[in-house]
Amino acid sequence: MVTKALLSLTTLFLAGPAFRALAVEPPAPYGPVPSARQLQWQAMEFVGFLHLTVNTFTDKEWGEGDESESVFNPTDFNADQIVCAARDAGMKELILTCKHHDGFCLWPSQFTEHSVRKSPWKHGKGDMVKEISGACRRHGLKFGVYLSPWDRNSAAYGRPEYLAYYRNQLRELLTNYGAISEVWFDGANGGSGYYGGARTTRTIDNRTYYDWPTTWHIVRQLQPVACIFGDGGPDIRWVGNENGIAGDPCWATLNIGQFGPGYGPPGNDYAGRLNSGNRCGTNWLPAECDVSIRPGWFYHPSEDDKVKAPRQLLDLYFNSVGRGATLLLNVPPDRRGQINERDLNSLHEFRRLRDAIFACDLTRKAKVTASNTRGDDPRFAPKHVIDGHRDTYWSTDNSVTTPELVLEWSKPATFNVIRLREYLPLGQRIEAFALDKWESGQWTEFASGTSIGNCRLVRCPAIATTKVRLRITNSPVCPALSEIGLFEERP
Ligand code: FUL
Repeated sequence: MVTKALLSLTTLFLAGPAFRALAVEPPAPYGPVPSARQLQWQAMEFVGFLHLTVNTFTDKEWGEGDESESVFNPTDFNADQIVCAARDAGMKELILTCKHHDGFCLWPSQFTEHSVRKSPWKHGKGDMVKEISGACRRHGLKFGVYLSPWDRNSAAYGRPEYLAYYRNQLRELLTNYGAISEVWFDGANGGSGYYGGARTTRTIDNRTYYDWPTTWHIVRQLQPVACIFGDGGPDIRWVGNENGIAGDPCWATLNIGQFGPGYGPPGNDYAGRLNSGNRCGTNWLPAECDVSIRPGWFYHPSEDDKVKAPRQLLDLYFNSVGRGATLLLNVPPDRRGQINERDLNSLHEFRRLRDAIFACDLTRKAKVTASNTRGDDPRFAPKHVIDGHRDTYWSTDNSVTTPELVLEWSKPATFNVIRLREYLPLGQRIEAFALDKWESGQWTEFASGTSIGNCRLVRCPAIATTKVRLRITNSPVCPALSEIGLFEERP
């Protein structure tokens, strides 16, 4: 017996590190964590919006609902041109306004006459939802749908019957066009309109009229992987403005209690809270920053010279993606039914600028060490922050919440952009960090920040150094950092 016990002890001793490696558990998740669909959605980071309807031809932003179907007639519609422009810009998904506030349907809905079927486009045989979703599939983009709750064409709008109509249309979109990755429920609602000829003003109680949980249930049943966007979720939250700018900080969590759909009374800083989220909020609800490449959401020839410049787009990228949110950039097709050359040029250069910055990550040549590694286990070693994989991470023992990580080069590295990412399945853990450079034999702080989450981009004046130190300065639990990258942005 004794010999046997001794033997197994010896085996344990010999297997020392391996045994210890097995013994240490990954850190426990902290607070709310993302669902699988949210994780997939957050990984996309940069997605696109397509605003196209009768407005494109009437030069309006909000159609009244009385537009004749005959105005809708793109002269040279080309889904591949549109989708390839998005793909080449680096967008991973495209969301199409299948029906905007004017009620005109870009697909031949069975439930209304007010659609492409009555238009001259393709002699009424066209289906834009089919064309764009098909092109997205061909070119490797995900496809999302926007179906405006507010419908200024429908006679039933404002009455309970409208909900049945709205949900029938949603079912068509979620059944006939393959996989849908995002369903966008706009918060803009109610007011004057054509309403089947009544030409009245119809106000609805935005908090109760739509009975959103029932509609969300349809999405869950028909497209379980799709993320639902709404002002306050349930999967993706609005960022509180349409300028493409997330708060700093921008936490992925939000106290959802105060944010049921339609709850936006002025005076309670609704937009401000959506913009920054709540540290330790009750729900995982990442922010999406919707913004148009032009002043309007729809194409207007008069805005051809007002397309955002590539460097403006780059700043938006830093202020959205770089604060942990997703950038949803609108590129409105023109009257041909294509992305206009001006927008194409800007998108192209925006992509080139990003590639020039992020193509070369200086950490790949660095030696990385940390003040602590969880259980001394290679699974949680600091090397994982420079392996280019989001699903590996560096973590520390539970008792170590403010560790340090050092990157070191044999020759000075020059950079002015830093990228940090947390390992999201374990929640948003880090509350504050600082970055130091090695200069004249000592550490000097050159940047600090708060929320990291999916991605934090820090811009700083150019630094040339042989050592960089990341300090986690505030965290309620041990951190789980999946990436650190150092890049150079040239003028
Ligand atoms: C807003 C709408 O009123 C705009 O027309 C646009 O669709 C934008 C994305 O959402 O609420």
